[in-house]
Amino acid sequence: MTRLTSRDIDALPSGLADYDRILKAATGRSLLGIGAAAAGWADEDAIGRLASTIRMAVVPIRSGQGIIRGFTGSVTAILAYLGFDAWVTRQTDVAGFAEAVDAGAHVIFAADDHRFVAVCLRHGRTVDNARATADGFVAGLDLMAGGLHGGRVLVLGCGRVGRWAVPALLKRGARVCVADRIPARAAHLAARHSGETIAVAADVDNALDTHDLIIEATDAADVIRARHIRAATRISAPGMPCGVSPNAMEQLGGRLLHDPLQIGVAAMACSAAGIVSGTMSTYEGEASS
Ligand code: 2YC
Repeated sequence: MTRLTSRDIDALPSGLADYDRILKAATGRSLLGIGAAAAGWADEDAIGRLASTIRMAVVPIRSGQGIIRGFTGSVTAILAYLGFDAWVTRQTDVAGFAEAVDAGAHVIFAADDHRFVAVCLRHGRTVDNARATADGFVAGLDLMAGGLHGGRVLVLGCGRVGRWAVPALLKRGARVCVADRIPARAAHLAARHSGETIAVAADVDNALDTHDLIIEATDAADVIRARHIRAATRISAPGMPCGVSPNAMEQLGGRLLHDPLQIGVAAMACSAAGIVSGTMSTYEGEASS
């Protein structure tokens, strides 16, 4: 799991409106719309109406490598931008959790060095950032591609996000190929879905030459180069740092989704909202981990 730096997120809160315009141009949907699609909501209007009634506390956690300056502020800015009643607790850690519960939070967002979760307090359920990020970027690729059913999709990077991208893609009827710089990781991930035919790429470069739809979920930069980009290429890239080289980005134009937090937090929030509101009529999402 790549640990964010404050440099990754410094400009995030002030850039949310601009980023929303980029998302709408690339996918036809807003950040809320992508989060809603990721979380299984029938439409974003239902969630838009509910959002202001759902109280979401974000608690700074000092364990391990400690606070990332701007992290809880960025998470809160994303949640507030989506219309949720979100705030950062004054206190950190356990005191922050207690403060959030005492203030009537429905959901607590918190991250240590190992997990970033949204805890739905009254339902005893958590929403995991890695899974929500995978759901969000797969939903985004689906929208960019105009549907994934029957489409061949390459998952590059078999870490936590890449591993969650596979079931999200299969659910959309995609034909999945997995690749990793450590071949055994790709083979192991394919074996976990024995009931499905998951192809394992023997060579990353060849896989990039033969797939137009890509989930880039590695922790490396410049894995995808300009020579890999064609007119039909669309890339959804949750990996940090971005695995698409600057030249490849230039070739792709609007056919690339990448951000350090926004889509993953939007998907977490929409999933948590589905659990908290319990309105199954507009929320067909699966039980989150
Ligand atoms: O400021 C704080 O509360 C810190 N404890 C936050 C630490 C987040 C560590 N995780 C990451 O940087 C990212 C997550 C956004 C998802 C995976 N890695």
